[in-house]
Amino acid sequence: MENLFVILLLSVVVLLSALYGYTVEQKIKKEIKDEIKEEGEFVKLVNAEIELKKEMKKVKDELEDVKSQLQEKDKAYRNEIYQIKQNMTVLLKETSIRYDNALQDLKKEITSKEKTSTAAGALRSCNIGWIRENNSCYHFSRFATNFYTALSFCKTIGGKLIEIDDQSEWDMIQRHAKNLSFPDFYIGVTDLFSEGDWLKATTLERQNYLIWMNMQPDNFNNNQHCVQVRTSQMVFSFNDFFCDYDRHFVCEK
Ligand SMILES: [Ca+2]
Ligand SMILES: [Ca+2]
Repeated sequence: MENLFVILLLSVVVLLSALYGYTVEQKIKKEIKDEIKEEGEFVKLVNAEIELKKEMKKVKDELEDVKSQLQEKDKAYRNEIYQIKQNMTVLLKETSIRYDNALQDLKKEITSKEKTSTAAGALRSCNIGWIRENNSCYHFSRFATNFYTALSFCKTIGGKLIEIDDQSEWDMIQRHAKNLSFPDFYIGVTDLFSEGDWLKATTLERQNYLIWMNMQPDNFNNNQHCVQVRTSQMVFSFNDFFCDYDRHFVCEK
């Protein structure tokens, strides 16, 4: 009886030991599993960080690209502006010389009585350098220049760049231009403000009297906003033209 009890007790001990052993084994297995899982997560995180770094480098490289492109553009613009400035300086210098020469030439025509006054002053009087017609005076320029300087010159001598208003004025201008064998010349009409809207350059009123050449106005190169009268053909007519070429011009007052 006593033996049986010992055997039973031992069996219980063995059974408990086995159960304990199994539990411990399961626990270790689970811990290992968890560890592997954790490691997997860690690897994923590391990979994600590597990817992120790669992306950041890509973005940084792209930004560097954009930056260098902008720098290139900036440099190009600066060069362009510098070039324009240079051209403007040369243009202004040339224009100023022509301007002075023209005034000097006119000065020579001034009578002895008016010799003391300036050429511009004499021109303002509408006696010298002007052709008088029907209560108006017309000055046919002695030099060629761009449209803007022509506007300014006419203003300097007390008039404005001619705005041909009707058939009789147009006939008269043609007559004098033919007598003078006058070359192509600017008149005070422009669509600089709005493409195709032809305005008088001084008053900015609408110019209704327009004697266009065949196929004109064509706004050639999208850059023809000033009107010149073509005299090279038998029939005089208007052509929309570039504003920055050197052409003769006619002032009126
Ligand atoms: Ca135009
Ligand atoms: Ca044209």
